[in-house]
Amino acid sequence: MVLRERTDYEVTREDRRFVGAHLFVAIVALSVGSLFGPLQAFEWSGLDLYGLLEPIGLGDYYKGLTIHGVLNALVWTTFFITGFLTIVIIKGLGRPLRYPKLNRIGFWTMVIGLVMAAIPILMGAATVLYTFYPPLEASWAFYLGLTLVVVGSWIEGYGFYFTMAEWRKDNPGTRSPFIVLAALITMVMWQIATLGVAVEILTMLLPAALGITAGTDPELGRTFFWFTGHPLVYFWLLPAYVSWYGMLPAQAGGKLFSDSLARLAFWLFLLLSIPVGFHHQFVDPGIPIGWKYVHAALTYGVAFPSLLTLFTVVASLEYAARKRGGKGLLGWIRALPWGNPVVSAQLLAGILFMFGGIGGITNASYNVNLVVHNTAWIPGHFHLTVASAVTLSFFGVSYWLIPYVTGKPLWTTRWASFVNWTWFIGMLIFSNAMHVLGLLGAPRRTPLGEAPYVPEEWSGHLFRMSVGGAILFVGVVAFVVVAARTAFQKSRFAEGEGVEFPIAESIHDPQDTPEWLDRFKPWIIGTIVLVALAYGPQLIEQIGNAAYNSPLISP
Ligand code: HAS
Ligand code: CU
Repeated sequence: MVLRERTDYEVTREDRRFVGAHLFVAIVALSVGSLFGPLQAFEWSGLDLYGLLEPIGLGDYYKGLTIHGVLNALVWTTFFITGFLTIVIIKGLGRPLRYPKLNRIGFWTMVIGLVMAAIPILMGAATVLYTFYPPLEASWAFYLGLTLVVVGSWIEGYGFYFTMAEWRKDNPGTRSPFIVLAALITMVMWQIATLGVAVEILTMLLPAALGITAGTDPELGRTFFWFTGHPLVYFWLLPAYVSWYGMLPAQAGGKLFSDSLARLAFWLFLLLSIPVGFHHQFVDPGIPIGWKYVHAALTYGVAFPSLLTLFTVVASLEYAARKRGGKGLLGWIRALPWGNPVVSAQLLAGILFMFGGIGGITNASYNVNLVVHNTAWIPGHFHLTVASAVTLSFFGVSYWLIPYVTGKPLWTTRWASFVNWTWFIGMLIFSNAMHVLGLLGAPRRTPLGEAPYVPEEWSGHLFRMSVGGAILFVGVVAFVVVAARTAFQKSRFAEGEGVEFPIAESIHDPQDTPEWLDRFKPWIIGTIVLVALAYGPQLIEQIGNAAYNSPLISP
């Protein structure tokens, strides 16, 4: 009795289509959003191509940056994640969704929200970047659209909970399958985390945009935003971890090293993802230093489950490689199935994330943050995390998931490998240049091509950055081609062929995992208590002092 995940359950055609619809929206968003990446990179090295987009009204640096951030960081991720987690729940539990209609309502709510937010962005009525800090003003439709995307994702989450509850009833005393537990923890964390931005939009931004209130309180708005904004990055990361822990070991030919450690890491993410938001506000006035230190310390805490992940995932990979005949202290790495693009995408994503993680820990120190805050270092950091650890892993997942939901073979292994290596090399160049530029003082979110103060010293790095950006662009175009040609080709898998749903067995029987690692209640209570302690006093004070008198300003 080791494998409790029911891989034998046949997913219905409708469910495959439903998951496929998520992937479709995600990849369309990624395609459009990625057009604007290289435009920014080129602008920094003095090649301004925005003029080319002027005739269709997209020739503005900040509009482009908003589209890039919203589509790539928010839409590509959220749609991919909800689709991926849906199939994880269905296959992990080996049963259909309890209320498939509910999940469909969630999906369509997200789609309607996306359209509502996209229209004002394209019209230039929401040029507020992906953080939409007040007092920058966006059209009410933008705020309402984002709210609907979040609400839709909640509804899909409720659909998961109902499905799990039914499984629990049928399987008393059995440990829940790891990938399902991990997917549910991700959703629960997300639902608590998004309360911040929900309050920000509903009590502050929407009323001000509709003219009901005279203005907003920018400081309080930022505090609400980062209550959600930091855990948002773990909402992106954790589904990649679902794959790294729960699938990659099998894809590499081995097993998960420790089921208990894997669960512990996810619980720690639930506990620690939220009460760290002030590490984005170290330079904000109005938040006492003591509270910034508390959040800095907790940020070191939330790095810990990633260090656990580094240990457990690499141990699982080593186990797989040695089984394949790998030898030596590090020589085993060569024995991993690098030729399989599903695997190499995740390995390369993990390698890039080691650098991204080091940068994150650097950001988190209160004093060093003063050097890097608001510089190019920060986009350097998040391209190694959300655009590498997460996005490149999602590419790897797509290489089996698109064939899985469409019944069509991957087009082709070689092209997919090309995507992975292009992304890896492009990102090394791009992110390194950004980190160096940041240390030299180059500001983020600035059209440097037009800035009069750019010193000669930056120019080599600006150029390197645009070379990296160009390589990344080739990579993402190749990815979209691979995805589209796979999904829309005529040929299908022959009878008896197809993709197996990858679920890694654990070396130890999951039933031996202690029960406290399989129970939601204590962890949710702990999370609420910790969030209340770390945010409560400041929220009370800031809300008490709030003055909604800063009028919104349309840029
Ligand atoms: Fe961050 C800013 C701190 C992780 C994203 N971060 C950002 C922003 C974004 C972002 C988008 O404390 C900018 C927001 C904005 O627009 O202003 N971040 C951290 C810390 C971590 C961290 C401590 N960030 C992430 C992740 C993100 C992300 C993950 C997206 C997905 N970040 C900050 C701070 C700021 C910040 C400050 C504010 C800066 C400022 O001044 O504005 C940690 O979670 C990192 C821990 C990670 C590790 C790495 C472990 C390595 C692993 C690799 C395993 C290897 C494998 C491969 C599988 C310790 C797990 C093996 C391969 C073989 C071949 C064997
Ligand atoms: Cu953060």
